[in-house]
Amino acid sequence: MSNSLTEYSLKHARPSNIVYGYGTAGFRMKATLLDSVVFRVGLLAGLRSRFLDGKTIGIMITASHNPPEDNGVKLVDPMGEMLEASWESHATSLANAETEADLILVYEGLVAKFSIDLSRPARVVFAKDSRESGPALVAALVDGLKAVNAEFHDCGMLTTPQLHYNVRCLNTQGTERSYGVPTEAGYFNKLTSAYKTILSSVTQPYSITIDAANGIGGPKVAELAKELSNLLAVTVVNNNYDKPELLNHACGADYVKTGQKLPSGVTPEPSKLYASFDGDADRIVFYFQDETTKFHLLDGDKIATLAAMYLGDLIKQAEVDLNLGVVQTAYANGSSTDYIQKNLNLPVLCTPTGVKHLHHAALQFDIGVYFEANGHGTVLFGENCIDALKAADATSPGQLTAIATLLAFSELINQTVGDAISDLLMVLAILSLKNWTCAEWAHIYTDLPNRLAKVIVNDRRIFTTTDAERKLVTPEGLQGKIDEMVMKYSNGRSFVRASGTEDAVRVYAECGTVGEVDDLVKNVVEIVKNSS
Ligand code: 16G
Ligand code: MG
Repeated sequence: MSNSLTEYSLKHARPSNIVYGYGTAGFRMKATLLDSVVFRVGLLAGLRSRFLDGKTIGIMITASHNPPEDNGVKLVDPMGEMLEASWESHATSLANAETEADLILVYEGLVAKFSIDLSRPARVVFAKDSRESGPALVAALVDGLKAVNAEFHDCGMLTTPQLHYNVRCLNTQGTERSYGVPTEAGYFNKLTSAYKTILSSVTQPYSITIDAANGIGGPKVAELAKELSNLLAVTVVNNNYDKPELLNHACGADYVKTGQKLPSGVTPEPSKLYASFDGDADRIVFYFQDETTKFHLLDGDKIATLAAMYLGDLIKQAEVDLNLGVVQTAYANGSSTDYIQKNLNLPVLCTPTGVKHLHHAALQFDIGVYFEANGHGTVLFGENCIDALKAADATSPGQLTAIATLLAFSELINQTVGDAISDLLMVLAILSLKNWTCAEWAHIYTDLPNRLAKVIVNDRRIFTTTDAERKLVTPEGLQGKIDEMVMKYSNGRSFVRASGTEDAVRVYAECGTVGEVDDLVKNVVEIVKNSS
């Protein structure tokens, strides 16, 4: 075993002077630096699968909204969730082992630590997004999987959520909680069937234009939409996924959300709904331009509010005792949190940034709606909730429809991770059922003016936080200065945290007015600059 590991590893030497870290969403950096990392992720996936009795582990090669020259890799656990946090450090240790001998020491250390029986089968599936560097990294990954005798299946080019879906399907096949057929056709079929069930009484197709960020979500959503042509009129723009140099270039969810502006390639018709995916289609934001050409962003907070409002109503109509809650991060607009708590009377939890934190917190509700403002998110239906809905005795047609609709939403909405395609269908289903225009959706509440700024500092690691990132612990005294500044503004709020994906510190601010927020963010940026 070790011999073959050494031989394979020699083909994938680790560059010196680089320190790798399994961050918020796996390893992510310039693709040219990732060959050894991806090879070693293959080793870890083999260990993880053997540790979990041969359950199938997923690997996704993507760098999401990053520029075309970047790439990344992340692991998916058996139920389609992100790799368990305690294993992230093992990924980091393997990636950073200097020599082949060091690598074998770390590898064998993990075998011993977890008492892993290497004679057991290991099973892995993987996919990549549309980046140019994808195929070469897949080759490195395959070497890693061969080096540890793992069985593997290459799913080709998929969106990140499709891969998560496949993993869950493979691990639940033939069980009572089978998630679906582990193929692309199975994925499309699950979503389109649920959509048709939910919209069985709707006759008008909903029209939307999607900016696919020139990524892999474009061809996938176009394919799915063919099945739904009676209910959905989809136009896909920025759909050059076969020109990887255009990926995320002046388009995509991150571009639209960060700049609060239209992507290139979109010439908006007044009051028509648009959406942008990110490069691997696990994130979505919506927007429109009104008759006065004013741009309105419908971000993750607006999606969460719409979903919570609609599902809350359905629960009441279903007359089943289910609790519903919303999970957000500190980036959620204060108006959305207020609205959900005060108008919808629902509990809101706040977690640190990163899908895995929100996902974990949402599991504590029967129905947990979680979204980051940037458009990552989904709605989780707990097993108890599904069982209660299936067992409910409906006494009226209204109740029966509400129960069937809730069950269909649980099929439509990806239960493994936020999914741009599935979230798109969820939103369009709700808007269709409510017969709402995008303006009606936008006006549920009005966002407080907000700004996000980036500060480059010497060492971002000195910025540590508590209270779900809303308060700095260190540098000492800095939070006090920020609090003093915030007090000067109406409805002011600001927080500072180190980015998990970039070498920078982020400053968020919101206030009652645009003038004030520009001022507040500028002042907090100054405070941060002066502290480091
Ligand atoms: C990653 C996270 C995202 C988070 C973002 C924050 C996943 C799949 N993605 O993209 O949830 O919002 O990082 O980036 O977890 P930042 O730490 O640079 O602000
Ligand atoms: Mg993404």
